[in-house]
Amino acid sequence: MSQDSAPKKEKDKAPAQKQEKKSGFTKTEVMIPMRDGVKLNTMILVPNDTTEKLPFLMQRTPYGIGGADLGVRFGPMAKEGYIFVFQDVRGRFKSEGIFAMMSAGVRDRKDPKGTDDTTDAYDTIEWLLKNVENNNGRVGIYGVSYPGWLAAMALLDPHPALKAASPQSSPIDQWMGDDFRHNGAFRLSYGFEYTAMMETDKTNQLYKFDKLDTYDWYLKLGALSNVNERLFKNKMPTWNNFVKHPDYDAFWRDQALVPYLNKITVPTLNVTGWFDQEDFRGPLKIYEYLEKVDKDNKNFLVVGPWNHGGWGGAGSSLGKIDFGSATGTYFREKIQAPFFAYYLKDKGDLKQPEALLFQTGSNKWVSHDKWPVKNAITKKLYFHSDRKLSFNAPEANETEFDGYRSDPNNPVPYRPRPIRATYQGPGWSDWVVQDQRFNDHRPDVLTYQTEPLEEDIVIGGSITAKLFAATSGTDSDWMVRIIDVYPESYRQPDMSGYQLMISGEPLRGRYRKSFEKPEPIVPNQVEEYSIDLHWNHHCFQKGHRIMVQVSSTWFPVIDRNPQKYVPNIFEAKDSDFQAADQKVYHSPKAPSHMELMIMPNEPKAVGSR
Ligand code: PG9
Repeated sequence: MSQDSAPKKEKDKAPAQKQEKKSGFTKTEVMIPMRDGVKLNTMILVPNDTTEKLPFLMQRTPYGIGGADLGVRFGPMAKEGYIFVFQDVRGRFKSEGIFAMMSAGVRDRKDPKGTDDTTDAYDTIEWLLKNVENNNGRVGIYGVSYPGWLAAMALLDPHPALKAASPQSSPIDQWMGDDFRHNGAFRLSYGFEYTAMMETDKTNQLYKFDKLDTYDWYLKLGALSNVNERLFKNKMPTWNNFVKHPDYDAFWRDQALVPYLNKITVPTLNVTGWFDQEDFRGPLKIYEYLEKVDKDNKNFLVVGPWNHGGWGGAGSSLGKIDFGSATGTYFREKIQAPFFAYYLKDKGDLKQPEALLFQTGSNKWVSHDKWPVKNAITKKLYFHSDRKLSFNAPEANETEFDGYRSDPNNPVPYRPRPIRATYQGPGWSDWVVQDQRFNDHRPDVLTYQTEPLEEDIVIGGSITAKLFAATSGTDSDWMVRIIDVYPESYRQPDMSGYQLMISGEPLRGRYRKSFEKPEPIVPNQVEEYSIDLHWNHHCFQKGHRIMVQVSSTWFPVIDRNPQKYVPNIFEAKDSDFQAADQKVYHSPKAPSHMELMIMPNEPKAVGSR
């Protein structure tokens, strides 16, 4: 730490520091004061044998900085020469202050004393520049998921020394489509278990289930109103906010980054994986919003074949899906390290494409100068009788609809049972790519599929489901999954007939017209439901089939809809839940279909590096 930047006020004084020299770095632990006097626990790692002035690379986290240094000491960026900084956010682990989930929103910009994770990042950078010797005056920030969101928050009013950022799998809007809600449907297992983990005390506490199979446990728990009555006893602020704000109101809108992503001054590398089981929508939307104001080409997108944070490992496969190369290693060495070296150390000649995307199915990295691709054509893939899918519209002589009975007491599992707790056992990290055959025989799952494809079909943008459907109830969920079905005689025999989900999303029917103002459904009336399944870049290869599945439950990743309209599902009682008869239409008047943005021809391949 430099001695010459003597702090003037008592609260600005550099607090006591603990130092340790180990594996090439000197580690210092320090409490850094924020503008309101709250001190945040920070670890600083300075390379031992450097003569050049170095930039900072910073990560902020709610998960505890203990052990964070091990990750960087041996990573490719350690060799490059950075001063690494790790910080516990307010109220977590050794940091002072009160933890509020995602800082309970962006601070009130009119309040000069307001703080949030934008000001905390700013104050930390200010302190580092003044107090750590031999820095070159530049800072980079990166992180995955919550730390990714903290990196995105640092961009809202960036410190002038912040010269590069990489928000990776950052949520953007927890109601619309990240960890806690998707189109209004509540992500029960994640929302419950994450709240318990973060708000039981200042450290990470995994919820202690008395059953291995949480499908059973959540079913026994029953209505969401039982959570506070029996378990949380109103002590968990995040759960109480779920209950208090069932609809898309100011609480959620103020937390979403959308209104603030209206300028870009810091080069930003947005990163996520196609099979992200937690925050897939967030990073795509952050890229999309920043792109609207990106006049100087500072905003980039990288999407690999990864689950949540999967680029931290080799990334050669996920579950049973093989990607043909070490995509994670490639990202860390050839994308992430050069990005920061260029902006923080003037090193190299950055050739980062606008969008560098791994095309799943064909297993290759492809670069695009515009995303979604300029010349993608939107095609409609229609549902038909006999559970068929085709690009031709339904005709009058076909049966009008398919039906099923959705019973909230026997919900469709989202992955094969036993479903172990989210962070406590195998299953969560790769459930998205698990073979969907475990469900397609269920009478409450409708399965439609094409004939084997005569040529490759490559998605080059968004996938949207347009369902025409009716329910005998007054509220209903509609879940749509799009699946790549491998040929029956596949070159890798144990993958024959495999059903790989490319994307899947729910829509809570009460929000079909407005996310702010839910409305009951008129029983047995056909309505149109539009469900965004987000961008994709998958190649359905010749000989494969495209499959679409529809159901009304997906448990316990999504809570059960009572199927009877109640003002607030978080306050529903067990007696409110009822079975309902569902109909999915495929008639000329009510032609359910998928809208696919399809590439007319093959993009420029960068090779499977
Ligand atoms: N998906 C996690 C998260 C991010 C932000 C808020 C809540 C949860 C995470 O992995 O950090």
